[in-house]
Amino acid sequence: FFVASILRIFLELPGVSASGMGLRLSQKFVFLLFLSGLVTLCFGALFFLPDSVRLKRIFLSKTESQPVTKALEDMMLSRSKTESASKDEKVTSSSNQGANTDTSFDYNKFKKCLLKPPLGIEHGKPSDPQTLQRREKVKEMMKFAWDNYKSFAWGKNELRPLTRNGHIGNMFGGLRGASIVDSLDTLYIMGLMDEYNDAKEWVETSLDLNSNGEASLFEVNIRYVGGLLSAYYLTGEEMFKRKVMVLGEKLLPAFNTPTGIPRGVINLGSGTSWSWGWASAGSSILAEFGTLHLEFVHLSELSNNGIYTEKVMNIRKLLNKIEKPHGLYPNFLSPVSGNWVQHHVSIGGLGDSFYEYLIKSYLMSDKTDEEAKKMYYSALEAIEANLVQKSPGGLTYMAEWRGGILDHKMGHLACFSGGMVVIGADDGAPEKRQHYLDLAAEITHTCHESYTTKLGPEAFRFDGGAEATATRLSDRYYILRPEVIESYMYMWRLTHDPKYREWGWEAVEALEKHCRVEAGFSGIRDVYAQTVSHDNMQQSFFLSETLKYLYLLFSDDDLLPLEDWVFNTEAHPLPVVRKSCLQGEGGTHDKTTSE
Ligand code: DMJ
Repeated sequence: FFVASILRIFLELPGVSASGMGLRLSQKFVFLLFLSGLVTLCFGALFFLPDSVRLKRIFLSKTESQPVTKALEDMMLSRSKTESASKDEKVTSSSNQGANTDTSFDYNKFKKCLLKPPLGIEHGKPSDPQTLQRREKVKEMMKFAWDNYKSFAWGKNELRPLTRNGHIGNMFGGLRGASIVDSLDTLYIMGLMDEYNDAKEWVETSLDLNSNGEASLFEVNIRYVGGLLSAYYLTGEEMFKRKVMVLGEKLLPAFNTPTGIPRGVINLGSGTSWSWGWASAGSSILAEFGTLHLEFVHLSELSNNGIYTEKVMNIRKLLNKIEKPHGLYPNFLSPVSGNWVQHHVSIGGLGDSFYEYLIKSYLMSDKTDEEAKKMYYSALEAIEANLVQKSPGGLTYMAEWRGGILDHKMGHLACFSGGMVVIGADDGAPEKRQHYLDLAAEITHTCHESYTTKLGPEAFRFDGGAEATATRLSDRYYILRPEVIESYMYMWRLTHDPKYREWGWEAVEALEKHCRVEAGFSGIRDVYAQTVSHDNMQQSFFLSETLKYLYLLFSDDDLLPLEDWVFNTEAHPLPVVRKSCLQGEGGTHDKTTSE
Protein backbone atom coordinates (compact mmCIF):
# COMPACT_ATOMS: atom_id res chain seq x y z
CA PHE A 1 0.00 0.00 0.00
CA PHE A 2 2.75 2.46 0.98
CA VAL A 3 4.84 1.68 -2.07
CA ALA A 4 1.83 2.14 -4.35
CA SER A 5 0.89 5.48 -2.73
CA ILE A 6 4.44 6.83 -2.95
CA LEU A 7 4.69 5.85 -6.58
CA ARG A 8 1.38 7.47 -7.33
CA ILE A 9 2.41 10.78 -5.75
CA PHE A 10 5.98 11.03 -6.98
CA LEU A 11 5.58 9.82 -10.51
CA GLU A 12 4.39 12.48 -12.95
CA LEU A 13 1.35 10.97 -14.49
CA PRO A 14 0.63 12.01 -18.09
CA GLY A 15 -2.13 14.65 -18.60
CA VAL A 16 -1.74 16.53 -15.26
CA SER A 17 -2.39 20.35 -15.55
CA ALA A 18 -0.30 23.23 -13.95
CA SER A 19 -2.91 23.94 -11.28
CA GLY A 20 -3.03 20.22 -10.63
CA MET A 21 0.76 20.37 -10.03
CA GLY A 22 0.29 22.91 -7.13
CA LEU A 23 -2.24 20.67 -5.48
CA ARG A 24 0.05 17.69 -5.96
CA LEU A 25 2.97 19.47 -4.18
CA SER A 26 0.92 20.22 -1.04
CA GLN A 27 -0.36 16.61 -1.09
CA LYS A 28 3.26 15.45 -1.18
CA PHE A 29 4.11 17.57 1.83
CA VAL A 30 1.18 16.33 3.92
CA PHE A 31 1.89 12.74 2.96
CA LEU A 32 5.58 12.97 3.87
CA LEU A 33 4.64 14.54 7.20
CA PHE A 34 2.21 11.68 7.85
CA LEU A 35 4.75 9.07 6.81
CA SER A 36 7.52 10.37 9.05
CA GLY A 37 5.07 10.53 11.98
CA LEU A 38 4.06 6.92 11.37
CA VAL A 39 7.64 5.69 11.24
CA THR A 40 8.50 7.49 14.50
CA LEU A 41 5.43 5.99 16.18
CA CYS A 42 6.29 2.46 15.04
CA PHE A 43 9.84 2.66 16.36
CA GLY A 44 8.64 4.17 19.61
CA ALA A 45 6.16 1.33 20.07
CA LEU A 46 8.97 -1.25 19.75
CA PHE A 47 10.33 -0.14 23.11
CA PHE A 48 7.08 -1.12 24.82
CA LEU A 49 7.04 -4.66 23.43
CA PRO A 50 8.24 -7.49 25.71
CA ASP A 51 11.84 -8.64 25.14
CA SER A 52 10.72 -11.94 23.71
CA VAL A 53 8.97 -10.44 20.66
CA ARG A 54 10.93 -11.31 17.55
CA LEU A 55 10.33 -7.92 15.88
CA LYS A 56 11.91 -6.15 18.81
CA ARG A 57 14.98 -8.31 18.70
CA ILE A 58 15.38 -7.68 14.99
CA PHE A 59 15.29 -3.91 15.33
CA LEU A 60 16.74 -3.30 18.77
CA SER A 61 19.88 -5.17 19.74
CA LYS A 62 20.46 -5.58 23.46
CA THR A 63 22.65 -3.02 25.13
CA GLU A 64 23.38 -4.09 28.65
CA SER A 65 26.14 -3.29 31.03
CA GLN A 66 28.69 -6.05 30.96
CA PRO A 67 30.41 -8.04 33.69
CA VAL A 68 34.11 -7.65 34.41
CA THR A 69 35.21 -10.27 31.95
CA LYS A 70 33.62 -8.40 29.05
CA ALA A 71 36.82 -7.33 27.31
CA LEU A 72 38.24 -10.83 27.39
CA GLU A 73 35.02 -12.30 26.16
CA ASP A 74 34.56 -9.81 23.33
CA MET A 75 37.93 -10.85 22.09
CA MET A 76 36.99 -14.52 22.22
CA LEU A 77 33.64 -14.05 20.62
CA SER A 78 34.86 -11.99 17.74
CA ARG A 79 37.36 -14.73 17.06
CA SER A 80 34.66 -17.35 17.36
CA LYS A 81 32.39 -15.52 14.93
CA THR A 82 35.05 -15.08 12.30
CA GLU A 83 36.07 -18.68 12.48
CA SER A 84 32.60 -20.12 12.68
CA ALA A 85 32.03 -18.89 9.17
CA SER A 86 34.08 -21.91 8.16
CA LYS A 87 33.65 -25.43 9.49
CA ASP A 88 32.74 -25.27 13.17
CA GLU A 89 35.47 -27.56 14.49
CA LYS A 90 38.09 -25.12 13.28
CA VAL A 91 37.09 -22.81 16.11
CA THR A 92 38.70 -25.15 18.55
CA SER A 93 42.04 -25.43 16.90
CA SER A 94 44.73 -25.96 19.46
CA SER A 95 45.79 -22.33 19.20
CA ASN A 96 46.23 -20.49 22.43
CA GLN A 97 43.66 -17.80 21.76
CA GLY A 98 40.02 -17.44 22.66
CA ALA A 99 37.82 -19.34 25.08
CA ASN A 100 39.36 -22.64 24.16
CA THR A 101 42.96 -21.91 24.93
CA ASP A 102 44.42 -25.35 25.24
CA THR A 103 42.87 -28.56 24.07
CA SER A 104 45.69 -30.82 25.14
CA PHE A 105 43.65 -32.60 27.78
CA ASP A 106 45.40 -35.84 28.66
CA TYR A 107 42.73 -38.49 28.23
CA ASN A 108 44.94 -41.38 29.26
CA LYS A 109 45.88 -39.67 32.45
CA PHE A 110 42.23 -38.94 33.14
CA LYS A 111 41.46 -42.66 32.78
CA LYS A 112 44.20 -43.49 35.22
CA CYS A 113 42.71 -41.10 37.77
CA LEU A 114 39.45 -43.05 37.87
CA LEU A 115 39.20 -45.45 40.79
CA LYS A 116 37.51 -48.14 38.71
CA PRO A 117 36.94 -49.00 35.06
CA PRO A 118 33.85 -47.08 33.84
CA LEU A 119 32.08 -50.13 32.47
CA GLY A 120 33.01 -52.48 35.28
CA ILE A 121 34.29 -56.00 34.93
CA GLU A 122 31.66 -57.16 32.46
CA HIS A 123 29.58 -54.10 31.64
CA GLY A 124 27.81 -54.47 34.98
CA LYS A 125 26.28 -57.82 33.99
CA PRO A 126 24.23 -59.08 36.94
CA SER A 127 24.75 -62.68 38.02
CA ASP A 128 21.13 -63.25 38.94
CA PRO A 129 19.29 -64.62 35.85
CA GLN A 130 16.04 -62.78 36.49
CA THR A 131 17.79 -59.44 36.87
CA LEU A 132 19.77 -60.14 33.72
CA GLN A 133 16.58 -60.95 31.85
CA ARG A 134 15.04 -57.68 33.05
CA ARG A 135 18.12 -55.76 31.98
CA GLU A 136 17.91 -57.38 28.54
CA LYS A 137 14.31 -56.24 28.30
CA VAL A 138 15.34 -52.64 28.98
CA LYS A 139 18.04 -52.93 26.33
CA GLU A 140 15.44 -54.20 23.86
CA MET A 141 13.25 -51.17 24.71
CA MET A 142 16.17 -48.86 23.99
CA LYS A 143 16.83 -50.55 20.68
CA PHE A 144 13.17 -50.34 19.74
CA ALA A 145 12.96 -46.64 20.66
CA TRP A 146 16.20 -45.94 18.80
CA ASP A 147 15.37 -47.97 15.67
CA ASN A 148 12.08 -46.16 15.28
CA TYR A 149 13.68 -42.79 15.82
CA LYS A 150 16.21 -43.74 13.17
CA SER A 151 13.59 -44.93 10.69
CA PHE A 152 11.17 -42.05 11.01
CA ALA A 153 12.89 -39.05 12.57
CA TRP A 154 16.63 -39.36 11.90
CA GLY A 155 18.34 -36.03 12.45
CA LYS A 156 15.22 -34.41 13.92
CA ASN A 157 15.10 -33.72 17.63
CA GLU A 158 12.45 -36.22 18.67
CA LEU A 159 10.28 -38.96 17.23
CA ARG A 160 6.51 -38.63 16.87
CA PRO A 161 5.71 -42.33 17.09
CA LEU A 162 2.06 -42.23 16.05
CA THR A 163 2.44 -40.09 12.99
CA ARG A 164 5.88 -41.61 12.31
CA ASN A 165 7.71 -38.39 11.71
CA GLY A 166 10.17 -36.11 13.41
CA HIS A 167 9.70 -33.19 15.76
CA ILE A 168 12.05 -30.22 15.86
CA GLY A 169 10.50 -27.87 18.42
CA ASN A 170 11.98 -24.58 19.48
CA MET A 171 14.08 -25.35 22.54
CA PHE A 172 17.42 -25.98 20.91
CA GLY A 173 17.96 -22.91 18.76
CA GLY A 174 18.10 -24.69 15.44
CA LEU A 175 20.32 -27.49 16.72
CA ARG A 176 19.16 -30.89 15.50
CA GLY A 177 19.50 -34.50 16.58
CA ALA A 178 18.67 -34.04 20.30
CA SER A 179 17.69 -37.72 20.56
CA ILE A 180 21.01 -38.73 18.98
CA VAL A 181 23.18 -36.64 21.31
CA ASP A 182 21.07 -37.65 24.29
CA SER A 183 21.41 -41.35 23.39
CA LEU A 184 25.16 -41.62 22.77
CA ASP A 185 26.13 -42.70 26.28
CA THR A 186 23.07 -44.92 26.80
CA LEU A 187 23.82 -46.84 23.60
CA TYR A 188 27.47 -47.09 24.58
CA ILE A 189 26.94 -48.44 28.07
CA MET A 190 24.31 -50.91 26.81
CA GLY A 191 26.82 -52.20 24.28
CA LEU A 192 24.57 -51.29 21.32
CA MET A 193 27.66 -50.56 19.27
CA ASP A 194 26.21 -50.44 15.75
CA GLU A 195 23.69 -47.93 16.96
CA TYR A 196 26.34 -45.99 18.88
CA ASN A 197 28.52 -45.86 15.75
CA ASP A 198 25.63 -44.51 13.67
CA ALA A 199 25.04 -41.87 16.32
CA LYS A 200 28.72 -40.96 16.44
CA GLU A 201 28.91 -40.66 12.68
CA TRP A 202 25.89 -38.39 12.61
CA VAL A 203 27.39 -36.13 15.26
CA GLU A 204 30.66 -35.98 13.34
CA THR A 205 29.18 -35.27 9.93
CA SER A 206 25.81 -33.66 10.53
CA LEU A 207 25.62 -31.95 13.91
CA ASP A 208 25.78 -28.40 12.67
CA LEU A 209 26.67 -26.02 15.46
CA ASN A 210 26.44 -22.93 13.28
CA SER A 211 22.75 -22.55 13.94
CA ASN A 212 21.18 -19.19 14.36
CA GLY A 213 18.04 -19.85 16.37
CA GLU A 214 16.73 -19.10 19.81
CA ALA A 215 17.77 -21.75 22.28
CA SER A 216 17.09 -22.50 25.90
CA LEU A 217 20.50 -22.15 27.55
CA PHE A 218 19.48 -24.76 30.12
CA GLU A 219 18.22 -27.36 27.64
CA VAL A 220 21.20 -27.00 25.31
CA ASN A 221 23.51 -27.29 28.26
CA ILE A 222 22.00 -30.37 29.90
CA ARG A 223 21.29 -32.30 26.70
CA TYR A 224 23.91 -31.26 24.13
CA VAL A 225 26.82 -30.11 26.29
CA GLY A 226 26.14 -32.88 28.82
CA GLY A 227 25.65 -35.53 26.12
CA LEU A 228 28.82 -34.62 24.23
CA LEU A 229 30.91 -34.37 27.40
CA SER A 230 29.82 -37.83 28.55
CA ALA A 231 30.41 -39.31 25.12
CA TYR A 232 33.93 -37.89 25.18
CA TYR A 233 34.78 -39.05 28.68
CA LEU A 234 33.43 -42.54 28.06
CA THR A 235 34.97 -43.12 24.65
CA GLY A 236 37.97 -40.77 24.34
CA GLU A 237 36.78 -39.73 20.84
CA GLU A 238 38.40 -36.33 20.23
CA MET A 239 35.60 -35.31 17.87
CA PHE A 240 33.14 -35.10 20.77
CA LYS A 241 35.52 -32.82 22.63
CA ARG A 242 35.95 -30.53 19.64
CA LYS A 243 32.20 -30.28 19.17
CA VAL A 244 31.47 -29.56 22.80
CA MET A 245 34.13 -26.87 23.02
CA VAL A 246 32.59 -25.04 20.05
CA LEU A 247 29.17 -25.28 21.59
CA GLY A 248 30.37 -24.20 25.02
CA GLU A 249 31.90 -21.07 23.59
CA LYS A 250 28.63 -20.18 21.90
CA LEU A 251 26.86 -20.19 25.26
CA LEU A 252 29.15 -17.65 26.91
CA PRO A 253 27.37 -14.46 25.71
CA ALA A 254 24.30 -15.47 27.74
CA PHE A 255 26.25 -14.38 30.81
CA ASN A 256 26.64 -10.79 29.58
CA THR A 257 24.21 -9.29 32.04
CA PRO A 258 24.82 -6.73 34.78
CA THR A 259 25.05 -9.49 37.40
CA GLY A 260 26.49 -12.28 35.27
CA ILE A 261 23.31 -14.31 35.92
CA PRO A 262 22.47 -15.59 32.45
CA ARG A 263 19.15 -15.01 30.77
CA GLY A 264 17.09 -18.05 29.77
CA VAL A 265 17.17 -17.75 25.99
CA ILE A 266 20.16 -17.23 23.72
CA ASN A 267 20.52 -16.87 19.98
CA LEU A 268 23.35 -19.28 19.23
CA GLY A 269 24.36 -17.30 16.16
CA SER A 270 24.32 -13.70 17.33
CA GLY A 271 24.87 -14.33 21.02
CA THR A 272 21.95 -12.05 21.90
CA SER A 273 20.11 -13.25 24.96
CA TRP A 274 16.84 -12.43 26.64
CA SER A 275 14.48 -13.69 29.31
CA TRP A 276 11.56 -16.01 28.76
CA GLY A 277 8.40 -14.02 27.95
CA TRP A 278 6.54 -15.98 30.65
CA ALA A 279 9.10 -15.35 33.42
CA SER A 280 7.90 -12.52 35.59
CA ALA A 281 9.61 -9.14 35.14
CA GLY A 282 12.38 -10.36 32.87
CA SER A 283 13.68 -12.75 35.52
CA SER A 284 15.93 -15.77 35.15
CA ILE A 285 14.89 -19.18 36.50
CA LEU A 286 16.70 -20.80 39.42
CA ALA A 287 16.60 -24.32 37.92
CA GLU A 288 18.05 -22.95 34.68
CA PHE A 289 20.93 -20.71 35.76
CA GLY A 290 21.53 -23.05 38.70
CA THR A 291 22.00 -26.09 36.45
CA LEU A 292 25.17 -25.22 34.59
CA HIS A 293 27.84 -25.91 37.15
CA LEU A 294 28.78 -29.52 36.40
CA GLU A 295 29.03 -29.06 32.64
CA PHE A 296 30.85 -25.74 32.82
CA VAL A 297 33.47 -27.06 35.23
CA HIS A 298 34.16 -29.81 32.69
CA LEU A 299 34.34 -27.31 29.83
CA SER A 300 37.10 -25.60 31.78
CA GLU A 301 38.79 -28.91 32.48
CA LEU A 302 38.88 -29.88 28.83
CA SER A 303 39.91 -26.49 27.52
CA ASN A 304 42.25 -25.61 30.35
CA ASN A 305 40.49 -22.28 30.33
CA GLY A 306 38.98 -21.07 33.57
CA ILE A 307 36.35 -18.86 31.97
CA TYR A 308 33.56 -21.44 32.21
CA THR A 309 34.20 -22.13 35.87
CA GLU A 310 34.45 -18.40 36.46
CA LYS A 311 30.96 -17.91 35.01
CA VAL A 312 29.32 -20.51 37.20
CA MET A 313 31.28 -19.53 40.30
CA ASN A 314 29.97 -16.02 39.83
CA ILE A 315 26.40 -17.39 39.95
CA ARG A 316 27.31 -19.41 43.02
CA LYS A 317 28.80 -16.37 44.75
CA LEU A 318 25.70 -14.29 44.18
CA LEU A 319 23.36 -17.02 45.40
CA ASN A 320 25.48 -17.65 48.45
CA LYS A 321 25.51 -13.99 49.42
CA ILE A 322 21.94 -12.97 48.71
CA GLU A 323 19.44 -12.94 51.56
CA LYS A 324 17.16 -15.95 51.43
CA PRO A 325 13.62 -15.97 52.85
CA HIS A 326 13.71 -18.58 55.64
CA GLY A 327 16.89 -19.92 54.07
CA LEU A 328 14.94 -20.86 50.92
CA TYR A 329 15.83 -20.07 47.30
CA PRO A 330 12.92 -18.59 45.33
CA ASN A 331 12.54 -19.60 41.69
CA PHE A 332 12.81 -16.20 39.98
CA LEU A 333 15.78 -13.82 40.12
CA SER A 334 16.44 -10.63 38.20
CA PRO A 335 19.63 -10.84 36.09
CA VAL A 336 19.77 -7.05 36.24
CA SER A 337 19.41 -6.29 39.95
CA GLY A 338 20.37 -9.71 41.32
CA ASN A 339 17.27 -9.69 43.56
CA TRP A 340 14.54 -12.26 43.91
CA VAL A 341 11.52 -11.37 41.83
CA GLN A 342 8.85 -13.56 43.46
CA HIS A 343 8.78 -15.74 46.53
CA HIS A 344 7.75 -19.03 44.94
CA VAL A 345 9.88 -21.95 46.10
CA SER A 346 9.69 -25.42 44.64
CA ILE A 347 11.73 -28.59 44.64
CA GLY A 348 9.90 -29.50 41.44
CA GLY A 349 9.79 -27.49 38.22
CA LEU A 350 11.65 -24.14 38.20
CA GLY A 351 13.77 -25.03 41.23
CA ASP A 352 14.63 -28.75 41.12
CA SER A 353 18.03 -29.25 39.55
CA PHE A 354 19.59 -26.24 41.28
CA TYR A 355 19.56 -28.25 44.54
CA GLU A 356 20.68 -31.38 42.69
CA TYR A 357 23.70 -29.52 41.28
CA LEU A 358 24.80 -28.26 44.71
CA ILE A 359 25.35 -31.74 46.13
CA LYS A 360 26.62 -33.07 42.80
CA SER A 361 29.12 -30.19 42.50
CA TYR A 362 30.49 -31.24 45.85
CA LEU A 363 30.69 -34.90 44.87
CA MET A 364 32.14 -34.13 41.43
CA SER A 365 34.87 -32.00 43.00
CA ASP A 366 36.15 -35.10 44.79
CA LYS A 367 34.51 -33.64 47.89
CA THR A 368 36.64 -30.52 47.90
CA ASP A 369 33.98 -27.91 47.01
CA GLU A 370 33.11 -27.00 50.60
CA GLU A 371 31.00 -24.03 49.57
CA ALA A 372 28.66 -26.23 47.50
CA LYS A 373 28.47 -28.68 50.39
CA LYS A 374 27.54 -25.99 52.88
CA MET A 375 24.95 -24.46 50.58
CA TYR A 376 23.39 -27.85 49.90
CA TYR A 377 22.98 -28.92 53.51
CA SER A 378 21.69 -25.47 54.57
CA ALA A 379 19.19 -25.52 51.70
CA LEU A 380 18.09 -29.01 52.71
CA GLU A 381 17.63 -27.86 56.28
CA ALA A 382 15.42 -24.99 55.10
CA ILE A 383 13.47 -27.35 52.85
CA GLU A 384 12.89 -29.72 55.75
CA ALA A 385 11.84 -26.90 58.04
CA ASN A 386 9.47 -25.27 55.57
CA LEU A 387 8.40 -27.65 52.82
CA VAL A 388 8.60 -31.25 53.96
CA GLN A 389 5.18 -32.41 55.13
CA LYS A 390 3.45 -35.57 56.28
CA SER A 391 0.03 -36.32 54.80
CA PRO A 392 -2.88 -37.56 56.95
CA GLY A 393 -2.21 -40.98 55.43
CA GLY A 394 1.43 -40.85 56.56
CA LEU A 395 3.11 -40.00 53.24
CA THR A 396 6.13 -37.69 53.30
CA TYR A 397 6.13 -35.07 50.56
CA MET A 398 7.71 -31.79 49.58
CA ALA A 399 5.10 -29.06 49.24
CA GLU A 400 5.54 -25.83 47.29
CA TRP A 401 5.87 -22.49 49.07
CA ARG A 402 4.33 -19.23 47.88
CA GLY A 403 5.41 -16.36 50.07
CA GLY A 404 4.93 -18.42 53.22
CA ILE A 405 1.76 -20.23 52.13
CA LEU A 406 2.05 -23.93 51.38
CA ASP A 407 0.59 -25.48 48.26
CA HIS A 408 0.20 -29.16 49.13
CA LYS A 409 1.24 -30.48 45.78
CA MET A 410 4.26 -32.34 44.50
CA GLY A 411 5.28 -32.52 40.85
CA HIS A 412 6.67 -35.62 39.16
CA LEU A 413 9.80 -33.51 38.62
CA ALA A 414 10.24 -33.21 42.42
CA CYS A 415 10.53 -36.99 42.67
CA PHE A 416 14.21 -36.79 41.72
CA SER A 417 14.72 -35.61 45.32
CA GLY A 418 14.67 -39.12 46.79
CA GLY A 419 17.82 -39.81 44.79
CA MET A 420 19.33 -36.46 45.67
CA VAL A 421 18.85 -36.90 49.40
CA VAL A 422 20.26 -40.42 49.38
CA ILE A 423 23.45 -39.53 47.48
CA GLY A 424 24.09 -36.78 50.04
CA ALA A 425 23.28 -38.91 53.09
CA ASP A 426 26.89 -39.80 53.86
CA ASP A 427 28.44 -36.37 53.74
CA GLY A 428 26.21 -34.33 56.04
CA ALA A 429 26.48 -34.32 59.81
CA PRO A 430 27.15 -37.94 60.87
CA GLU A 431 24.21 -37.93 63.28
CA LYS A 432 21.91 -37.06 60.37
CA ARG A 433 22.96 -39.90 58.10
CA GLN A 434 20.15 -42.25 59.11
CA HIS A 435 17.67 -39.40 59.00
CA TYR A 436 18.63 -38.59 55.40
CA LEU A 437 18.41 -42.25 54.41
CA ASP A 438 14.93 -42.37 55.94
CA LEU A 439 13.84 -39.13 54.29
CA ALA A 440 15.06 -40.33 50.88
CA ALA A 441 13.25 -43.65 51.32
CA GLU A 442 10.03 -41.92 52.41
CA ILE A 443 10.00 -39.53 49.45
CA THR A 444 10.71 -42.37 47.04
CA HIS A 445 7.90 -44.35 48.64
CA THR A 446 5.50 -41.40 48.19
CA CYS A 447 6.45 -41.10 44.54
CA HIS A 448 5.90 -44.83 44.10
CA GLU A 449 2.46 -44.39 45.70
CA SER A 450 1.66 -41.74 43.09
CA TYR A 451 2.21 -44.44 40.46
CA THR A 452 -1.20 -45.95 41.23
CA THR A 453 -1.51 -47.25 37.71
CA LYS A 454 2.21 -48.10 37.70
CA LEU A 455 2.89 -44.82 35.93
CA GLY A 456 2.36 -41.53 37.67
CA PRO A 457 0.82 -38.13 36.90
CA GLU A 458 2.68 -34.88 36.26
CA ALA A 459 1.57 -33.51 39.64
CA PHE A 460 -0.22 -34.99 42.63
CA ARG A 461 -1.84 -33.46 45.68
CA PHE A 462 -2.28 -34.01 49.38
CA ASP A 463 -5.28 -31.81 50.15
CA GLY A 464 -9.05 -32.24 50.10
CA GLY A 465 -8.61 -35.91 50.96
CA ALA A 466 -6.12 -36.57 48.17
CA GLU A 467 -3.15 -38.79 48.96
CA ALA A 468 -0.56 -38.54 46.17
CA THR A 469 -3.22 -38.34 43.46
CA ALA A 470 -3.78 -35.86 40.66
CA THR A 471 -7.03 -34.06 41.33
CA ARG A 472 -6.99 -31.97 38.17
CA LEU A 473 -7.46 -33.43 34.74
CA SER A 474 -4.65 -31.23 33.44
CA ASP A 475 -2.16 -32.86 35.85
CA ARG A 476 -2.80 -36.43 34.81
CA TYR A 477 -0.39 -36.79 31.95
CA TYR A 478 2.85 -38.81 31.92
CA ILE A 479 5.43 -37.85 29.31
CA LEU A 480 7.96 -40.66 29.84
CA ARG A 481 9.71 -38.71 32.58
CA PRO A 482 12.53 -40.36 34.54
CA GLU A 483 12.49 -38.83 38.06
CA VAL A 484 10.73 -41.61 39.96
CA ILE A 485 12.85 -44.31 38.33
CA GLU A 486 15.95 -42.15 38.90
CA SER A 487 15.25 -42.28 42.65
CA TYR A 488 14.70 -46.06 42.49
CA MET A 489 18.12 -46.40 40.88
CA TYR A 490 19.95 -44.34 43.52
CA MET A 491 18.02 -45.98 46.36
CA TRP A 492 18.98 -49.38 44.98
CA ARG A 493 22.64 -48.47 44.65
CA LEU A 494 22.85 -47.10 48.17
CA THR A 495 20.63 -49.52 50.10
CA HIS A 496 20.30 -52.65 47.94
CA ASP A 497 16.75 -53.02 49.13
CA PRO A 498 15.23 -55.36 46.47
CA LYS A 499 11.94 -53.48 46.46
CA TYR A 500 13.48 -50.77 44.28
CA ARG A 501 14.21 -53.28 41.54
CA GLU A 502 10.66 -54.59 41.87
CA TRP A 503 9.25 -51.07 41.56
CA GLY A 504 11.47 -50.45 38.55
CA TRP A 505 10.15 -53.62 36.93
CA GLU A 506 6.54 -52.49 37.55
CA ALA A 507 7.42 -49.33 35.64
CA VAL A 508 8.92 -51.35 32.77
CA GLU A 509 5.73 -53.39 32.48
CA ALA A 510 3.59 -50.27 32.57
CA LEU A 511 5.72 -48.54 29.93
CA GLU A 512 5.32 -51.59 27.73
CA LYS A 513 1.60 -51.77 28.30
CA HIS A 514 0.62 -48.12 28.07
CA CYS A 515 3.38 -46.26 26.24
CA ARG A 516 4.73 -48.69 23.66
CA VAL A 517 3.11 -48.18 20.28
CA GLU A 518 3.93 -49.64 16.89
CA ALA A 519 6.67 -47.15 16.11
CA GLY A 520 8.25 -46.22 19.41
CA PHE A 521 7.20 -45.06 22.87
CA SER A 522 4.75 -42.28 23.53
CA GLY A 523 3.69 -40.22 26.53
CA ILE A 524 0.09 -40.64 27.66
CA ARG A 525 -2.52 -37.99 28.41
CA ASP A 526 -4.21 -39.48 31.45
CA VAL A 527 -2.61 -42.06 33.71
CA TYR A 528 -5.99 -42.87 35.27
CA ALA A 529 -7.98 -43.36 32.06
CA GLN A 530 -9.20 -46.83 31.11
CA THR A 531 -8.58 -46.19 27.44
CA VAL A 532 -5.13 -44.92 26.73
CA SER A 533 -4.63 -41.70 24.78
CA HIS A 534 -1.10 -41.10 23.46
CA ASP A 535 0.54 -37.70 23.10
CA ASN A 536 2.56 -38.78 20.06
CA MET A 537 5.95 -37.79 21.46
CA GLN A 538 9.01 -39.87 22.33
CA GLN A 539 10.93 -37.39 24.43
CA SER A 540 14.71 -37.45 24.09
CA PHE A 541 15.07 -37.76 27.88
CA PHE A 542 13.32 -41.14 27.66
CA LEU A 543 16.41 -42.50 25.88
CA SER A 544 18.89 -40.51 27.86
CA GLU A 545 17.43 -40.88 31.35
CA THR A 546 14.45 -43.18 31.83
CA LEU A 547 15.93 -46.16 29.99
CA LYS A 548 19.46 -45.52 31.26
CA TYR A 549 18.35 -45.41 34.89
CA LEU A 550 16.33 -48.60 34.38
CA TYR A 551 19.34 -50.31 32.81
CA LEU A 552 21.57 -49.23 35.70
CA LEU A 553 18.94 -50.39 38.19
CA PHE A 554 19.24 -53.92 36.78
CA SER A 555 23.04 -53.80 36.47
CA ASP A 556 25.79 -54.42 38.99
CA ASP A 557 27.11 -51.34 40.77
CA ASP A 558 30.40 -51.41 38.88
CA LEU A 559 28.75 -50.08 35.72
CA LEU A 560 29.48 -46.35 36.05
CA PRO A 561 30.43 -46.57 39.75
CA LEU A 562 29.20 -43.64 41.81
CA GLU A 563 32.69 -43.14 43.30
CA ASP A 564 33.84 -41.99 39.87
CA TRP A 565 30.78 -40.66 38.07
CA VAL A 566 28.16 -38.02 38.74
CA PHE A 567 25.11 -37.89 36.50
CA ASN A 568 24.05 -34.52 35.19
CA THR A 569 20.36 -33.72 35.33
CA GLU A 570 19.83 -35.36 31.93
CA ALA A 571 21.57 -38.54 33.23
CA HIS A 572 24.79 -37.93 31.33
CA PRO A 573 27.65 -39.30 33.43
CA LEU A 574 30.47 -36.84 34.17
CA PRO A 575 33.63 -37.95 35.94
CA VAL A 576 34.74 -36.82 39.38
CA VAL A 577 37.53 -34.26 38.92
CA ARG A 578 40.57 -35.48 40.88
CA LYS A 579 42.70 -32.39 40.62
CA SER A 580 45.73 -33.65 42.46
CA CYS A 581 45.81 -36.84 40.44
CA LEU A 582 45.26 -35.04 37.13
CA GLN A 583 47.97 -32.53 37.88
CA GLY A 584 50.39 -35.10 39.24
CA GLU A 585 51.56 -38.40 37.84
CA GLY A 586 48.06 -39.86 37.71
CA GLY A 587 47.17 -43.41 38.61
CA THR A 588 44.50 -44.43 41.10
CA HIS A 589 43.09 -47.08 38.81
CA ASP A 590 42.71 -50.56 40.22
CA LYS A 591 44.74 -52.48 37.63
CA THR A 592 43.31 -55.87 38.61
CA THR A 593 40.01 -55.07 36.94
CA SER A 594 39.39 -54.97 33.22
CA GLU A 595 37.17 -52.67 31.14
C1 DMJ B 1 14.93 -33.60 31.81
O1 DMJ B 1 15.25 -32.84 30.70
C2 DMJ B 1 15.81 -33.29 32.98
O2 DMJ B 1 15.73 -34.31 33.91
C3 DMJ B 1 15.44 -32.00 33.65
O3 DMJ B 1 16.19 -31.78 34.82
C4 DMJ B 1 13.98 -32.01 34.02
N1 DMJ B 1 13.14 -32.40 32.95
C5 DMJ B 1 13.47 -33.49 32.09
C6 DMJ B 1 12.89 -34.82 32.46
O4 DMJ B 1 11.70 -34.83 33.09
